[in-house]
Formats: sequence, structure tokens, C-alpha cells
Amino acid sequence: MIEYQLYVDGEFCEASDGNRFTSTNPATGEKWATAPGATEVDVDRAVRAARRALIEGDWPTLTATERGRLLSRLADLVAESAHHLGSVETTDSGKLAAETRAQSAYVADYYRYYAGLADKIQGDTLPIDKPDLHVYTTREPVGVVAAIVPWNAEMFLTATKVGPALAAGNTVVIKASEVAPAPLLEFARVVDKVGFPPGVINLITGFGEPCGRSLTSHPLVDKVAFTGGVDTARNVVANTAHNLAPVTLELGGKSPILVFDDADFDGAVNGAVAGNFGASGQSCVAGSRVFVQSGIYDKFVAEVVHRAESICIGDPLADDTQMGPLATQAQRDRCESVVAESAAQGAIVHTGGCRPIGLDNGWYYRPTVLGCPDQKILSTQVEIFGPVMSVLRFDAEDEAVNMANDTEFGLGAGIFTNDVARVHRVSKAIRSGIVWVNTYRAVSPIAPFGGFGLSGSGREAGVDAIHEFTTTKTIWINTSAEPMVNPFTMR
Ligand code: TXE
Repeated sequence: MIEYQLYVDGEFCEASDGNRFTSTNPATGEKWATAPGATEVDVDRAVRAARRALIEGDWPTLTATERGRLLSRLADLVAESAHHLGSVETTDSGKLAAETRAQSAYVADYYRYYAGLADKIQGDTLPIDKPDLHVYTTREPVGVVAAIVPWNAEMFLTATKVGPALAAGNTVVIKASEVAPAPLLEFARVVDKVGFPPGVINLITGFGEPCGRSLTSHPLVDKVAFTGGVDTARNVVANTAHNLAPVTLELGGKSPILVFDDADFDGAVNGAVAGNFGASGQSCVAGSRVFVQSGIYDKFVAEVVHRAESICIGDPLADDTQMGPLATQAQRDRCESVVAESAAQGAIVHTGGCRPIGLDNGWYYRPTVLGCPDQKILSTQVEIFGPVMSVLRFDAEDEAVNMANDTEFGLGAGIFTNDVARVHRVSKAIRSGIVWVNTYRAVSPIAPFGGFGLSGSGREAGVDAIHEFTTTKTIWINTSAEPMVNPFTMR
């Protein structure tokens, strides 16, 4: 059993009350690691360390270029450790090693991108409407950032917050998910080698109560960057009623994939498979409502069923595995209950809808394809966070767009067509933060990421993310040779 520690103020430590919780390997159902459950005292210590690092010591006096150099070194060390970090993430979350290792390597590019941006954050000189005044703005760090991440892509979702936050000169307290705490505590070992001043990056683990609640409501926290579920987001926003910290929310979705008759058929099938069965469907951008035009509907369903049944399910660390388990037993229970209820409402279970034979110890669930007559079916309405694809038929373009937009979410959308005018028309009409055309699930440090509606607010990645972690300061300078006039004699 591996025993991890918190990382606070540049040191590894236990929780103040010595409390630990156990993490389970979803592929085997076995307990494999323990992590400290941070208390309110630990949270307070971490936030105060971040606050000290923000205003005292080396960090606030570093030039932006020097901050960039530290981020660049972090990028190099993450790249060197990518294989190991990916393996730990797989053991803790059940996500495919092929994906976690590649993603950890790509995470280094996120830090590298923000290393480059650090000394390109600049303000403006304003053509002010008054004489003898020189007015300019600077972009200032917001302050202490609380970064809350879920279990489904911890290294990645940490980088999308920590990269821009540090580039802009903030300090951070990162809270890992209680479901899979190990990857970030392993990441702490990498962070420790970089040479950041103590307190610039703090990593803690614990539960929503007390850890998440006391972090997001802490009076010295200036900004909250959250990824997770909608209900938790509501709690987080309520918590920030205490400190009035601005919040960035990256939540879930019920993203549509629209497949038109004229699409490249194989490409569209690949998009639907990637959007639903990649990461066992545990992805915020899962394209879990697939709208297929009538002319190819039957052929499309037959092919996605064939592809779902060909997926090699098993040990996520093994090279030939294509789909691992779900992260928790609760996630599998949710797949089972939503699929059962959807079938009772009239959805056709074309394939899946059950556990795979011979994989009795982990939280495995077969890739599932549901034929849904309409969007009254439960599986078309709720975020399942599992390998469950709901397929719906449409005839006309505006019918597909209306159905696609008939959701409270708005994170991603896929459009498969070879009609260029339709690409622009439908991209404009779909209400979502990201639209992928003839591709799906692509991300980049350079491209903003975020949603409309219940999918969240604010943007991660790209230059946009810098704006989330900076605030404007306006500086007014009297350039007149005369001293400021008496306000009571002003004309
Ligand atoms: O996330 P939670 P969970 C969706 C998905 C999933 C559901 C629940 O549908 O089934 O959310 O997943 C911390 N104050 N997504 O339970 O609970 C918590 O400790 C502050 C979508 O894993 O939202 C964890 O670190 N923090 C999503 C983090 O919030 C609190 C990814 C996320 O936990 C808190 C994951 C509180 N009061 C799940 N309570 C996506 N967008 O990709 C909990 N937390």
C-alpha cells in the first residue's frame, strides 16, 4: 500500500489529525494507496502559505520571464515523468494507460505554452479624455487561486488551471479528487524538484466536506477554478458567497454529434466512437447524443454496434486494451440504472447494457448503444459519465439543430458533413462553447475550452485563460507641471 502525503508550503506532511483515506484500483476493486484527508486546519495552512508566497519572498519579485522559466522547467520534468504519472493515474482512476501516458506528455505542452505566455501579459495605454493625465492599465494576478479538480483527467485539468494561474503571477492551492488522489500527490513530487518558492504550489487531498468547502469559502482565497459536476458547482458558488471570489466553472455536458447523410461515413462513426467510448465515456465532452440523418441511420447504428462489440475491454494498463473500467462502483451503478430506466421508457438496447463476462472484480461496463425515439428518454437528458451512446434519427437540418439545442448544457458539439455552407450555418446555430467539424474530442493548450449554460462559465486554455487569472489595474498619472488643484476651486 503506497502512502501519499500532502504538499504544503514546500514540504510533504500529514493531515493535522493524522487522518487518511484509502484509494481503490477500479480495475481490480483492490485498495492500493492511502492519502491524507485534509482538515480545515490543513486548508488554512495551505491558503496562508499561498498568500505569503504571493506577497512575500521571491515569487512577487520575479520577472515574468523568470516565472516563465520555472514553468518551462516544470514542463520538462512533467514530460520526463509522463510515463510514470500516466501509470499512476491509470491505477487510481481506471483510465486507459495509453491515454493517461499520452495525456501526461501533452500536459507538459500546456505548461510550456503558459511558460511562453508569462511575459506577454500586458496592459494598455489609454487615450484619456482629459488634459495632463497619462493613464495606463496593467494585468495583475488575482491572488490566491483554489483549483478544484475531479478524477477523470486530473493531470490535464490541473494544468489548465495551474499553467495560466502561475504565468500570471498567482499562487495556487490544488485540491485533488477523493476518488483518485494519487496522480496529483505524485505530481507534487515533480513540482518539488522545480524550484518554485515554497507556497507557490500547494497540493491537498480530501473530501468535499470539510476540505473543498473550507478551501472555496476561505477568506484569503481570491479566485476559484473548478471542474466537476453541476451539483457540486452549485455548492462551490454558494461557498464563494463568503469570500466573493470569482469562479470559473468547467462542468459536464450532454453534447450532440450531428451526422448528415453526406458525411464521410467512417469518419462520422469514428467521431461517435471516440466521443462515447473514449475514456469509458467519462469525459465532460462526451458526445452522448448522436443525431443521424434518416438516409444513413440504419447503416450507422449497425456500424457503431459492430464497433462497440469489437472493443477490447480489460486491464487499463495492458497495451491491447481499448476500454478500461469506470472509476467507481457508483459510476457503474449510474450506467446500469439510467440504461434500465431508458429501456423501460422505450429505448432499444442495440448492444451492451450489461457488465462484460469474465471481468468480475473491477467496475467494468460494456459499451452500450441505445436507439432513442425522442429526447423524452432519460439517457438523452442526463450526463451519465459512462460508455452509453444514445442515437436519434432526424430528417431535416433545422430539426437536428433544434434537438441538439434542446438541453440545459452547452459544452461541445460535433458536426459531420461535407457541405461547407452547412458547416458554417450549423456551427453558428449550435449553442455550445466548442464545435468540432468532421473531428471530435480534439483539445490544445492554444484553444479556449469551456461551455454555455449548465456546462459552466469562463474559459480554460488559450490566451482567454490568462484573463480568468488576472485583474485590471488602472494607473492615473498627472503629467502637468502644476500641482493638483484644490478640488473646491475646480472650474
Ligand atoms: O464530481 P464532484 P464527482 C460529473 C459527472 C459525474 C458527476 C459527479 O456527471 O458523475 O459530475 O462526479 C470537490 N466544495 N463530472 O462526484 O463531486 C470534490 O472533492 C468544494 C463532470 O467526482 O463534482 C472533487 O475534488 N469542492 C466533470 C471535485 O469537487 C467540493 C468531471 C469534483 O467532485 C465540494 C467529473 C464542495 N462542497 C465529474 N464537494 C467534468 N466536467 O469533466 C465536492 N467537491
